[in-house]
Amino acid sequence: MNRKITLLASTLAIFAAASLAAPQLTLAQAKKTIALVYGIKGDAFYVTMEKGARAKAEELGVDFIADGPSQWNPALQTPIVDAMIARKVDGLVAVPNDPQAMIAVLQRANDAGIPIVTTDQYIGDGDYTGGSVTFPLSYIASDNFGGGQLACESLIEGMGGEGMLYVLVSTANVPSDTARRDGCLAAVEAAGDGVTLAGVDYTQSNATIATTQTQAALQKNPEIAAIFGGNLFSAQGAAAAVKTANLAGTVKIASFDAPEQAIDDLRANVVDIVIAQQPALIGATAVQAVFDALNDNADAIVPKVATPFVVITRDNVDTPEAQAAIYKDK
Ligand code: T6T
Repeated sequence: MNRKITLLASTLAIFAAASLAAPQLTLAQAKKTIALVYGIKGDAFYVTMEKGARAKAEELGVDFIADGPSQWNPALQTPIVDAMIARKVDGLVAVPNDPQAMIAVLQRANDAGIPIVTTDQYIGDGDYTGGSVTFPLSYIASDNFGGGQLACESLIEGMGGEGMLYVLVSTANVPSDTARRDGCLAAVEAAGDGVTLAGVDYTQSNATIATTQTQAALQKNPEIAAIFGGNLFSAQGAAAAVKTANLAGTVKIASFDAPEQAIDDLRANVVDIVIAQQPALIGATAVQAVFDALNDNADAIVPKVATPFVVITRDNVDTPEAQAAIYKDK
């Protein structure tokens, strides 16, 4: 073979090897994508969860996308999860809108080989190691029962251990809020006969509905001394009704969730205690778990994680810890 032909042959060989190797290299190095399907659009709790999840994804060097329904409704959330499956995301963090109705679509994601972690809510009975649904890898959320109990213990103390309490939570089948309701009712029960319950209303996570319900409850039971607003919009609506009725300071309010509005209401003596969840931490912990699953590090994944609260009152609202716990709305 003359020199020219030898050169050409070896160039072709290198080119062929490179073009064979190139796709493999791209595949091996392709950035993974982790998706978050959150509970509902425009809720500062989920805006903050998304921020924490995105920051963790950036730190870990994975792509991140997020989407969620405009209303709390499994029929609207299901196609969003299906779209993530069709898009072939590598891992999924989901806030299921219903513990039963969201099982089928998440099962489809799991069948497509997508590791799943649920945050804030669970599917089945929430026991992913021995319960009715076990394919999600982890359930990461606040200790909602404990938070509801703590909020209502604090309200009862503020009422001097007696009087009537009114409870608002989002819906009757959302695990987070039913646990908060039950925690609050346990505190009422433990307080003895001096504390009575005006009732429990379900606000559908809608502040306007919560305001109307609170106005009706205050009219029916003018002796209501305290209100447990069991999620962001429930507390926001209750605070608006109490302000309009000129009862700020007379009727005590506990806000589960810490948007800016709750902090303004705390400073204005309308709200007395704010239970801040840590949605950014919840989102970040979930992305880490999905990343671990994608990197053969399943041993690092804990099936159930309860994240702590920051309890904000007028005494500590200006501390760095309390300020850092306030939710972001964009
Ligand atoms: O309280 C949060 C969340 O934990 C709950 O599951 C639904 O409502 C919020 O998103 C606040 O609006």
